Amino acid sequence: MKPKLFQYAACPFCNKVRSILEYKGVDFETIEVHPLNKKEISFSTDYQAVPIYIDSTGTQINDSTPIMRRIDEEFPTPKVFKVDSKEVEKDELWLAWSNKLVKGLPTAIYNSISNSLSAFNYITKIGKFSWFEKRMIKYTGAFVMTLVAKKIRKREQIDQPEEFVKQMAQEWVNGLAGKPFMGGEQPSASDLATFGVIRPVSGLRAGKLLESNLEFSAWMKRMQKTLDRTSSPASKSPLPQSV
Ligand SMILES: N[C@@H](CCC(=O)N[C@@H](CS)C(=O)NCC(=O)O)C(=O)O
Repeated sequence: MKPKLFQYAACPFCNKVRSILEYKGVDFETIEVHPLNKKEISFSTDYQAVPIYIDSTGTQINDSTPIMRRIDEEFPTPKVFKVDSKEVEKDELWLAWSNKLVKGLPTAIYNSISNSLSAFNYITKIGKFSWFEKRMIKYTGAFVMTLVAKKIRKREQIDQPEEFVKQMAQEWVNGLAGKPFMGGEQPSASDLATFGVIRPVSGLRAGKLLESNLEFSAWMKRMQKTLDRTSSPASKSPLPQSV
């Protein structure tokens, strides 16, 4: 059975899963979920978030990191979760780092009404919305997320969102220490997770800030080139870049 990924196109967690599937060249089916009625995932009564992954045996797995681990078992070549204990520790650290990035990114994406409107323009363009929902969500979403971003800034103690993003880019570059990938010569789970969470924001101001770090941008390009080469032609679906 062809594996299925239930997703929102602009969801960072869903893009983590897409990255590993593309890296392993898996032929999978993507099902875009309607974010308001979620009828596509009505079969999942206990878990109502995305991503949801149905593997090739028909088993449902929830939550992006456990899904990545399952995919690494299901399609073991090339292996992306490290096995050597020293390498495991390092990759887990950078996987946790990518979660910190996901938590902080909204503070830079929605740090002004105009940036929030650009973000929602993009989200509604690539998501599954009716004409009316697109307009309604763009304006109410932008307003609500600007307020939410302020709350996240307080909770995560991020005084200057744009500085936070630039600092994160530099931390990643320091972690690479001149190697092509965090995994060394080949991408590891933390490369795929980090690339995945950034991919949907790459056309937005937050993404541009990350890529203003030239070494970070070079790593992004290496990742993109790798996935262009490895992904199954049947499962390719490039994200619209312009906003
Ligand atoms: N820990 C989860 C988080 C997933 C998550 O928060 N997904 C969001 C979309 S980005 C979601 O589905 N939220 C519930 C909703 O839209 O109602 C993971 O890593 O997969």
